[in-house]
Amino acid sequence: MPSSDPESFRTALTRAKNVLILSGAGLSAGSGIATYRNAENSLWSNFDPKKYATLEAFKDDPVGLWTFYHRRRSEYLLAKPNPAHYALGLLAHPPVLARIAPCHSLSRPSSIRHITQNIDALALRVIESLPSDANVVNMSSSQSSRIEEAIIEMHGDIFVTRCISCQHINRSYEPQLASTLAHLELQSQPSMKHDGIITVDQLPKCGGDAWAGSNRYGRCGGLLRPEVVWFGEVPPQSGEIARMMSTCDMLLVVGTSSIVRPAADYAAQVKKNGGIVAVFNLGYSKGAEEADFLFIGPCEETLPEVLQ
Ligand code: BV8
Ligand code: ZN
Repeated sequence: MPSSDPESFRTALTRAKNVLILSGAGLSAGSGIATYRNAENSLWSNFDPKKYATLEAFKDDPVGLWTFYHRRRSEYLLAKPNPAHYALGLLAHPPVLARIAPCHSLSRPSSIRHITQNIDALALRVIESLPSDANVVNMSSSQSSRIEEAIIEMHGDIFVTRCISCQHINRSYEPQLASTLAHLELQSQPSMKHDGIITVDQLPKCGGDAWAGSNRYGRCGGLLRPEVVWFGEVPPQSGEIARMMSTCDMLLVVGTSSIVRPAADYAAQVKKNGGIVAVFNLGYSKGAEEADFLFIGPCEETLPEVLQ
């Protein structure tokens, strides 16, 4: 039976040597972003992922896919990190925590890495939005690049595009990636439906409207795709993550239904290696009953509580 005692959780956390965080859509639910399953407004209960999140779907209907992703991208751009993002953001960057709360029992020198399945970039953006008195704003560039390293977006990032011709990768928080998408007003239910006035050659292009790059690869004019991992595609860092999981002695599993593989297999792998698993979820997600710790409730409340 998993424990829900915050004190024993904190003791286990400070004793652990290789702590990893694995998060899913429940981490961003508190920021108003719909989860993928089991909720009224969840994405995949309204849209078949095989039609909306596969390379075949993109090849069949690039305009429909860009309509679907552009609307989600616009919604995510307006979202703000919630207390769970801050709690994990501070935990994953002990140097930051050590500067903010030197006496904090968790501010150890080693860094903790956060692997998120989310594509909303909120885990990354949390550091940019930390209150300035948190004395992190003037972090050196090497510190902020270390922050980027500490977060692995294993299913990609909706603000990153890849050119399907020259493979150029670019991150942009520009509201519009192509002026032709500007009229796609935000809808409560993102859809692929489009009024047929956009043609493929008006979709985001390599070196197009919002492209800010300057090297020669970024100007071939090829069609861009969202740099997210679709079903049937191999998450690019899955090899590195599997290696990290093999030495992980404590895994925090936050806001995921643990259905999508390979992420769904990580907790059992850590348990099998004798590591500790702590689940933060609204209910008993898959595998939660085998966890060492289970904190039931919205993670935007439970995480700040146990990590205080
Ligand atoms: C792979 C990005 C091989 C795009 C996503 C048959 C055919 C083909 C493939 C397969 C197959 N059978 C199985 C597979 C593999 C497949 C898979 O697992 N399918 C599932 C559906 C069975 N996986 C893949 O295809 C992956 N690739 O396997 O390659 C490989 C891999 C490794 C090594 C070698 C070879 C690629 C999967 C990535 C797909 N991309 N999205 C987009 O977003 O548009 S999937 C999507 O699911 C998101 O990425 C999401 O992150 C992910 C997981 O969902 P969750 O984050 O868990 O969200 P969910 O809504 O499900 O759950 C939310 C949870 O939060 C709930 O438990 C809820 O209770 C809780 N919650 C809610 N609110 C709160 C909360 N908890 C706390 N606080 C709250 N406030
Ligand atoms: Zn290109």
